[in-house]
Amino acid sequence: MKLIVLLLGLSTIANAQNLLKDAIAFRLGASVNPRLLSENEAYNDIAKNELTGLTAENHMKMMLIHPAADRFDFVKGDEIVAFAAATGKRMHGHTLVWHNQVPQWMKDFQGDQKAWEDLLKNHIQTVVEHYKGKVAGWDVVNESFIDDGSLRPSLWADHIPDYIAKSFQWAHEADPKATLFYNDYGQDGHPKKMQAILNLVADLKSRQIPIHGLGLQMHINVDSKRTEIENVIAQSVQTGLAVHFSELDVAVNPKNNPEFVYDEKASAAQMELFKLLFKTYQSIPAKQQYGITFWNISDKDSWLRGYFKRPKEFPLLFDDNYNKKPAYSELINLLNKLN
Ligand code: 9MR
Repeated sequence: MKLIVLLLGLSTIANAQNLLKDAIAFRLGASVNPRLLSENEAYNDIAKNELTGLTAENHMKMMLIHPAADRFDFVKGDEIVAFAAATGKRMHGHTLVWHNQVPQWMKDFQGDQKAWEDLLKNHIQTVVEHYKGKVAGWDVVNESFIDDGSLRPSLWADHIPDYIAKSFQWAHEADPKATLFYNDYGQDGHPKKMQAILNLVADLKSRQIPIHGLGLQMHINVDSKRTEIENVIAQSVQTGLAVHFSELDVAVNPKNNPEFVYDEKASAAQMELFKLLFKTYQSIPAKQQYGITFWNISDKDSWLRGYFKRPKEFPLLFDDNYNKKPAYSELINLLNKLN
């Protein structure tokens, strides 16, 4: 009897060590595409078994969720939310205000400042209320600063003074329990952009505007500088806000070399960066660990291939056949050593 209990215990430990999500105490997420979730069994299995959090890669963005002034389309977002609920995952919302993927009717909109504010407030509050209690946190504002630290010119910056603060306020009114993030990329290597984000946090806090987290997208590559990455994580942690690695991928072929071969050397360089990120994330205070989210599931599904027409790119933890890559078990080994 004792032996059986012991064996059962050991097998539980062995199973626990098989899955990356079980080697960490924070959420492990990925962005997903509803078509792949319903059509691709391997994709669906990984989403179901390997993850504890989900983000919609595209379907909660303005262009898809608010296709006409008087019409919201929640169908695909709802599908992902239903999958998350059925499989016990936390849902993260992406994104309420962005300069990209804006529907044509918004680009064509004419009106004074009040009319623009009504438009944006209505957008934010309708979406947040629809998902109230189902989406735990929101990327309220996405990518508002450019590399030199200045405010990115956009529809929102052009028409609504102080639009970032107003957006956080409106989102908070619609769901006071949601964790509200400012999300951006490329903080490493762009200290002025990072400083602009820190200034934004200080400014919002001083005005009691509800901001609860910083999303570091972490679209990095094998040439990214370790110290710069460590610095921006440390600076983000110092704000006291929750920190989310919100769109992680590590590109191995950033220069888009058509002859690129994903050999052991490239895979090892990539693995080092994955390890650095997980190790550093593991060391931040638990209450600030919102989680690590990969930007989609397998290499084949990555935006980097389509967006940059870069077929030889392999930025994630699962290969084209949905098998775990060597970095997956390396990460588990590293994390088990740290635990
Ligand atoms: O992965 C998304 C891709 O499918 C879209 O075509 C693209 C449109 O710009 O947006 C991608 O996701 C972006 C995310 O929403 C915000 N940060 C950068 C991501 C990669 O471009």
